[in-house]
Amino acid sequence: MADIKAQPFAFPARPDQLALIVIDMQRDFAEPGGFGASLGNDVSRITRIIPDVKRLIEGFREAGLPVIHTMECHKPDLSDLPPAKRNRGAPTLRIGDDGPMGRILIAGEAGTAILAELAPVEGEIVIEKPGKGAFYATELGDILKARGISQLVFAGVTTEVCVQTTMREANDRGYECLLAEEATESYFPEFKDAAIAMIRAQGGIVGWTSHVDDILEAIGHA
Ligand code: C5J
Repeated sequence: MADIKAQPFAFPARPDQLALIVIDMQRDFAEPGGFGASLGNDVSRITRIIPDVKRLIEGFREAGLPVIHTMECHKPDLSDLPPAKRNRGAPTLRIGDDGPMGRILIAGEAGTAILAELAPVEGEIVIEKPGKGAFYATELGDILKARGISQLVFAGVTTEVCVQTTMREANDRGYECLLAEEATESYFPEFKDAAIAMIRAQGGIVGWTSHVDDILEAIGHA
């Protein structure tokens, strides 16, 4: 596989160690009536990236490379939801409350599901995570280790919250991380721009950033 054109410099891709992680492309963040909307956000910003996330997922599938999905969600009894998390956010509709798509961010509820266009196919790993980072209180680290994966391409939402948190967790654990710019989004354009800038600043202090077309071109030759 060719190196992937990226910033701050080319990403040295190794196809036998590379996986795509799609963070939290859930109805709760992308549709009216969900968690994101309950916080007063314009969720249409999230749905706009669906075609680019889909292209990336399909490219990885076609290249025979692993696709891992994450979902931010909590147990129905809320035993994995610290009061410090539940008690912030919208005063009227909090995590665990009944919303138009079921209980907000609770495993198994309709609103918690991954968007139909981006749904995992059989055999793909889905990590249910109670935190913003996908390594905290999940089996993700063990799964990656068992498969010999050391390089992660990131897509999903939101750029500065769950995507960036997971990239920082991964970076500290020794993974080489690349963020696909058109395949991630924030409710706040300025936060997306700032997150991208801080990830690749200082010689790639958290990782690399790249464009979906450049990633697809490189993995097409895997
Ligand atoms: C947030 C996420 N923004 N998936 N979650 O609360 O980024």
